[in-house]
Amino acid sequence: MKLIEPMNEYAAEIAAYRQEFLAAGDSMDGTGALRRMEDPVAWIAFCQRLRSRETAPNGWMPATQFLYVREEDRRIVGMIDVRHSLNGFLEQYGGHIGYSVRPSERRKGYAQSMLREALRYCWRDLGMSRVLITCLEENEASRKTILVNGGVYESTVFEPAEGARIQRYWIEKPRVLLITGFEPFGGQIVNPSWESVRALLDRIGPWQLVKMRLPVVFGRAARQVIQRAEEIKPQAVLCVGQAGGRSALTPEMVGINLRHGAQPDNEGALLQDAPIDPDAPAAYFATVPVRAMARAIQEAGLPGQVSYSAGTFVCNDVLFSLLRHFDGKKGIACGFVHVPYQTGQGEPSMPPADIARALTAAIQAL
Ligand code: PCA
Repeated sequence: MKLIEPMNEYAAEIAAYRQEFLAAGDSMDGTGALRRMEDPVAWIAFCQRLRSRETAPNGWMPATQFLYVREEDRRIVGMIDVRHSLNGFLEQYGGHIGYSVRPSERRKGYAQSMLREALRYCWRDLGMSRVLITCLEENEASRKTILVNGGVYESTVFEPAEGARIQRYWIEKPRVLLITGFEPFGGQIVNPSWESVRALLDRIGPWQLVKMRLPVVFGRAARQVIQRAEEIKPQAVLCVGQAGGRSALTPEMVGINLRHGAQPDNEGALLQDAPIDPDAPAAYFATVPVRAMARAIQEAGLPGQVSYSAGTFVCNDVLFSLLRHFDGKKGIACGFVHVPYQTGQGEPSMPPADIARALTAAIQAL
């Protein structure tokens, strides 16, 4: 599947697309002036004029028109129209993006993937940071398409010309969160940190999650997460670890410059009161909103509490190393959350689904 801008070789397909809507008596959303223009070649030329403010006709906002084409048979399954900015009508009722899927290609998930691609175009090519998308109150399919793509409901307005109730949704440019969990250690066969991180949705509010599993090894875990963060340049890094014995999820306030294990790490290193970096300060404060995260967990009805010690084992090693590396750099917020045992590991414990729900709440507070 791909989005392409209209070109003359698709003229016959465009005419067929239009015909199918006229026959079905369906509204041809996301096609600009196609309903009124019988000649597809004229419509293609019109779309080209709309591409920039200088050439757009009076009363039209600059916009990019796309055809959503299935490559195997070069069939147009949908159309989507991205307005670069809003005028009074669009600001209220129309929004930045309009789209349609032809009646014979519906219920195949095309609207969702088409919108996802168009949003990428908004973020990457147009440099937009948020878009307004609207749908008729009764259009369940369109609402789902918007929600799956991260839409947040704002309000419902009445459009007098059509006598329609229209829902307004905003979609924010995704921000990348690198989130990690650990492999099992200390004779356990699971680590609830990785189990819960891996169960999280890939998209939470404005955050696009990139997940990673870390080894319980001094130095190596920290190097791996720092290297990945340097590659993908996330806006935040949140590491999650198991703290057997705790009964709440605990966002950590501070990472300290110390390695000490009552037990060896997963490669057998047993470190005793060794500094992580003899030249670095004694400690760094986490740069995520620790207290707001704990509060968000509580407000979700789950146990959350600020912690002032991430211990001295591999979790603290990772937190301290991340904070030292990204100290004040490029707005990358770094933090750590310890989680209790999951059911079956020992007590106190929480069901893994609750741990994931609590992490979701914490992420929403980032
Ligand atoms: N917890 C350990 C290391 C890995 C994990 O999940 C810790 O608290 O340091």
